[in-house]
Amino acid sequence: TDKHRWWKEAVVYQIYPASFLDTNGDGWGDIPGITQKLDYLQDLGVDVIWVSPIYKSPQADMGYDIANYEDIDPSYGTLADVDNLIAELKKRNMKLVMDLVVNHTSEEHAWFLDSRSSKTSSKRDWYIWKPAKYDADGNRQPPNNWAQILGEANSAWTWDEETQEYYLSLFTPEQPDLNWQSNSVRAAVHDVLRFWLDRGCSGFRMDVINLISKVQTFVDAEVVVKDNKYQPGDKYYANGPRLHEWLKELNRDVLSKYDTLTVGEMPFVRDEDEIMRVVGAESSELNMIFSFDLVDIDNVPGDFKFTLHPWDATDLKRIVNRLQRLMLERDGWNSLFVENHDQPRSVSRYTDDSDEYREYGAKLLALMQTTLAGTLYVYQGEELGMRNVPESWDESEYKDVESINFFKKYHTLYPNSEEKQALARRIMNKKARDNARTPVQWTSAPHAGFTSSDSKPWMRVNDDYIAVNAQQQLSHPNPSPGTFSVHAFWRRALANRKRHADVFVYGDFEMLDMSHKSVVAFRRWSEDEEFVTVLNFSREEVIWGGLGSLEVKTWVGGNYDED
Ligand code: TEU
Ligand code: CA
Repeated sequence: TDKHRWWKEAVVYQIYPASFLDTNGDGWGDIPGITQKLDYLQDLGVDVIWVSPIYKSPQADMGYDIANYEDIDPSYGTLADVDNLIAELKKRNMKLVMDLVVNHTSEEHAWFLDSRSSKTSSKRDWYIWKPAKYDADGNRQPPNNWAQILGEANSAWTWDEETQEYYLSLFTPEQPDLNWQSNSVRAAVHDVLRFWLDRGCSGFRMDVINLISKVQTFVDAEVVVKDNKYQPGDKYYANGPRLHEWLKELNRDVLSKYDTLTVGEMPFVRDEDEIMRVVGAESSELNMIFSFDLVDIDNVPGDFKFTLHPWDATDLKRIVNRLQRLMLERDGWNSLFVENHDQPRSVSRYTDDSDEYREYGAKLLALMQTTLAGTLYVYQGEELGMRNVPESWDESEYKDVESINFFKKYHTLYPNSEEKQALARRIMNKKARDNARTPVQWTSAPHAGFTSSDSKPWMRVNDDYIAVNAQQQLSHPNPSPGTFSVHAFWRRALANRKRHADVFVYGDFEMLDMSHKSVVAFRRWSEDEEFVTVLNFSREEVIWGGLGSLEVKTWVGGNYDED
């Protein structure tokens, strides 16, 4: 029927290139490393790879700070390597999705260098410049109280000595926000998309695409986090006044001329009408978005994300049910993910990752993800049940700018409290983005086979690689009769999803039991077939009678309830 689309059925695998596979012994993953693993990915059941940014970049935020959209960072390889990757993908009937980061650039992008060179630069208005404010004591202050997203103790504005104005830098000072109000900026962004589509890329994951339109008054945000000087400003820049106009324009002028997969990252916004405006079948904006509901399940509502909040299966069901029903009832499209490079490992977050339960937990999540409706995204290492870094790791092992800023905040605020420092380490162990960024564990060789034995990985390999690695799971797909390695389970579950795409991708959905504290059970059906998924998110055996006469004994999981 006409609702069938390749990008709905596709299994997308996210590659975080620095940590995927290093082929030249510099300790940093590279494009040839991706090409080398295409057979592995195809065998797993992957159709599309989404590669996190590989463009030229000073790596202030691991490539989410782009200095040249039309060139590759030498640490990853060359444009010729990308052409070769695309050719090798084509041979396997697979596709490439690039990461498009156009809310901001690097401070080293030629556009910004020009913009900051003088107040009269022809590109001055390509970025967002404002004069300082002065407080009652005559001290210089930023134009408003918005907090930096990757460093909540800091302002979202950065002072420029040379031209004596502030520029907006929502993420870090190294990532100035582009001014999308400028027609020339939007035209330049359109050219970037065309450049990659013409080279053979099949679509984009659009980084924080819902932040491009800012409320132009730039007023102070309400004070919600009392002990912080700066405040979350998302109300003034998430899904701002011209977002839909600009997404429609992008679609009309560029995307509609190609056959693409587009997925917009859309933090902060939960409003159903806003979601449908972007992903509704008639909306002509994007195919789908990443909603944050499931990965925000353990944040204190209204606070910054580095907080710990208990949850149980009823919370999870409420979230899953809402998005599944919304897409069905209002004809939108959904994406499914529980991991990416910004989140801790799912087996550690949603289940019990101890040696005893890790494999069960990973398979529980694989079963949930592969039987829900939406385009499925698998993050590198998720198919192996890779887990968070060990609690024993020192803060110097954390490489992410956001983690470094968080530790800094705690050292500044509580220099003499060992208790607070321990809390900071515990929060980072549970939530830091570093958890997902450790090198992929390929083998039991030194550095888990990520790089050659005599080189040093850019980030420490998780200590558990002897037990948790791809080679081990591939060579023992059935550790005992009727059991599966995590990898073999994913492989089977993905094949199953494809075989029954009419049910699992396109079918109807009903959550079966909204109130049980640990069982998540749902029904999926098409005109011809019906399946029921039953998952137990606890360590105890449960007898669940939700299917009438059929009694189901289930098992698995847990979160941080015992901490
Ligand atoms: O992330 C944006 C985003 O809002 C979050 O996922 C963010 O990492 C988190 O809320 C921080 O608390 C995207 C990228 O995925 C991320 O890696 C970049 O750092 C960020 O944009 C800036 O480009
Ligand atoms: Ca390398």
